[in-house]
Amino acid sequence: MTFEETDIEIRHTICAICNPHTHCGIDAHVKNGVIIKVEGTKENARSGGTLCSKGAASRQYIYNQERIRSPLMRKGKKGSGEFEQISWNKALDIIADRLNSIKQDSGPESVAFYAGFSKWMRPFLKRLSYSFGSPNYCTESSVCFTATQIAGMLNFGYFGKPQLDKAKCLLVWSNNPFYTNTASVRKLLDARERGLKIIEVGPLLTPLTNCADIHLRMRPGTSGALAMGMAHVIIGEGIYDQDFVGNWTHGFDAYQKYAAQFTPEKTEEITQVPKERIIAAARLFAQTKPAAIMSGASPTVHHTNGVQNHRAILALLGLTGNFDCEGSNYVMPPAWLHAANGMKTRQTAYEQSRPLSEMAPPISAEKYTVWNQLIGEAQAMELPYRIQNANPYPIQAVVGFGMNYRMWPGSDALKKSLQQLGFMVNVDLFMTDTCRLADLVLPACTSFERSELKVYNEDYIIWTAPVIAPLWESRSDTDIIFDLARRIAPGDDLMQQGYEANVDWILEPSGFTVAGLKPFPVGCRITNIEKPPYQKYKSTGFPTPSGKMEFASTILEEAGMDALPVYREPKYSPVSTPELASEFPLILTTGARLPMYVHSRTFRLPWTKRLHPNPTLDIHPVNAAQRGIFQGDRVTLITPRNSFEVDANLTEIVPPGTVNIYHGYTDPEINVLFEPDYLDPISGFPGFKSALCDVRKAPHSRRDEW
Ligand SMILES: Nc1nc2c(c(=O)[nH]1)N[C@H]1C(S)=C(S)[C@@H](COP(=O)(O)OP(=O)(O)OC[C@H]3O[C@@H](n4cnc5c(=O)[nH]c(N)nc54)[C@H](O)[C@@H]3O)O[C@H]1N2
Ligand SMILES: Nc1nc2c(c(=O)[nH]1)N[C@H]1C(S)=C(S)[C@@H](COP(=O)(O)OP(=O)(O)OC[C@H]3O[C@@H](n4cnc5c(=O)[nH]c(N)nc54)[C@H](O)[C@@H]3O)O[C@H]1N2
Ligand SMILES: [Mo]
Repeated sequence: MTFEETDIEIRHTICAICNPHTHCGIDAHVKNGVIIKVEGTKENARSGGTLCSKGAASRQYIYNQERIRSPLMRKGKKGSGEFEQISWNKALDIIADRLNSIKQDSGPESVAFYAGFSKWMRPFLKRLSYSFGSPNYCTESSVCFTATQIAGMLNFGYFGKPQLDKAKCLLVWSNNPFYTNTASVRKLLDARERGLKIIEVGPLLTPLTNCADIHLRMRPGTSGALAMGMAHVIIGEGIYDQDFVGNWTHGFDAYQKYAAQFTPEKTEEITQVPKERIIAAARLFAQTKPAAIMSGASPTVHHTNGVQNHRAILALLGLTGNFDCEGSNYVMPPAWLHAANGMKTRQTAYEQSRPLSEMAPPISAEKYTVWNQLIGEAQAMELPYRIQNANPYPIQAVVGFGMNYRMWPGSDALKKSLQQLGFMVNVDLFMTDTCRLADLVLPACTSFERSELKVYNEDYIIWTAPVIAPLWESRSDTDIIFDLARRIAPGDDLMQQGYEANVDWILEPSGFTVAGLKPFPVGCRITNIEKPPYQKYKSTGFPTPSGKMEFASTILEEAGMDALPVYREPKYSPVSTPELASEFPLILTTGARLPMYVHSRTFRLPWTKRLHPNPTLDIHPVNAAQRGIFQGDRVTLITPRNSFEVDANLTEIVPPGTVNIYHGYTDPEINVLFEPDYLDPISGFPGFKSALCDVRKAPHSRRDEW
């Protein structure tokens, strides 16, 4: 049927509910300005017409009753949730007056700009922060991905993605793409059919476990020991790449000596992985060329020993010479946000409107020196402390875009700090508990109501057009940022020119322009990219201080830390704190992803909620039986810091001795279980995936309906 007959127009956009490199193409069926149905865009090079349960529920996200409808100003006490509606102009003027006066009285560094899980507005927000004069631009990446990036930078200077279509062996170290990166699974399964060998590492059973040739089920937090154990076998059996190690690495002798300690027996004792499996995995990985490593953005680094663990994992690539060659981890410079396909842009130059050296040190500069050296943003785990601490300067205002205080370990501590904060703004789609702490709340719109630049690794680019006008008085984050720029960064000429002119500036080296992309709402193939050569180090060396791949990191050594990827137990573990472990004998891992939820986002959608209605704690039947716990029983989950009640789910997905709970719920709020300083000293990343706990049957333990 035609548009004339039905009044229904199909418009193209993307679903931006989950992480950026997975955003699926959407065909929105629009009638009289309302989206009546969504389908996947077949032409989209990434998603090819598929949608998951979250994308399929998009209408419940867009038309949700909890959407914020207009700018709001606090009327009652902080946190009371009493607000009055005000106009956009008034809201922006109030914010600008307050930020400008803080800047005058205390310096621009007293204002922190923060972006939550959404990435699309970040380059613009960062530039706003720098043009205003504050080095305290920080993001959710303070708990996600950056620590793995730091490990890659310390070892190699840069890092690359596994080339799935060319690899013959894939070491999947804690990644569950079936739930977390659905659009990539087809490629993985195709590669598997072609004969790709898969080694999976991780304590949980996942859908990938069924496709893996070997599964190494380690105790949470012991990845570093396991990787050193594999190195022990590879070196001992002489199956490492002697040419690469001899010519292109730094610190091999010390690494070899250190690896000698990790005999299969000792590694089994630490990690609980049977030694035969460690030996088999090490041989398969070292002897199947080319091989690559695919790791999740965060499960290997949500540990108090995370960076060193991840360095030990990545060192296996150097040891076997599988770096930046065909079918291994191939290095591609970043193009836009997290996409890297060889397309050239000026994102980094755009963000650095002012050099950091011209500003005060960021809040985390002193505590996280290596982070400060390598990562161009502040570590947000310092926020709760620096809001309260005036030395050397306090944070007096936070301007958040999608800020969720529940993301922090010891979330109640950040909440308390935010309640004491002088001035807070939060921009969100929904009226969240974090918004309730703010002085001003601004309504953002969804990806369906805005224009954004989307670049995919599959040599594909889209400039989306809004498929409906922003609902109520909501606006796109970038409109808000550029309106603020006019008020608080008037000296930044480029920012005065507005969103599209700024995107054009960023895109300049690519040959694309916004006007040139607009006629192609489904997206375009990028055909003008020159792919960088393999083994770039052979002509330029590695971008590390030694110019080599570093088994022993010169940067860590200078910072007074272990130069080798030394394995230290998690801060709380049966080995490091046996006394504590006698009271809290189970290991707590949190936040393994569920397919229908993305952090706090999709709980409010009836379709996704129905797929997993209640928060549950995964516990092995053996541990449940020891405690007299049955399926569905109410139990108390207790850590040295806090406790709450939740329903038990008896499952062998978790190994005996480990329990798992998802992280996005408001009730129970799981991050109250962690101390705010339960952090990796190198990256500041929280130990979300290896702590100690116990589970006890709650006093009235049977669920009512039973
Ligand atoms: N215990 C435990 N805690 C964890 C984790 C764990 O594994 N265990 N995982 C950590 C990790 S890896 C991550 S990435 C974080 C998640 O980090 P969070 O930032 O907490 O993620 P979300 O809840 O998805 O998003 C925050 C807010 O952004 C809003 N939002 C959505 N879209 C937009 C938009 O377009 N514009 C604006 N302005 N706002 C928008 C949402 O409504 C939501 O309120 O959680 C971390 N916390
Ligand atoms: N549906 C959905 N997709 C998402 C998200 C979401 O919330 N929902 N979040 C997005 C974000 S921000 C992120 S960071 C990614 C995460 O994406 P993934 O890394 O793929 O997902 P996870 O479920 O965190 O991790 C799964 C793997 O980690 C292993 N694991 C669990 N505990 C530990 C541990 O203690 N140590 C080690 N080494 N491994 C462990 C498990 O055995 C499993 O193999 O997902 C992204 N995609
Ligand atoms: Mo994440």
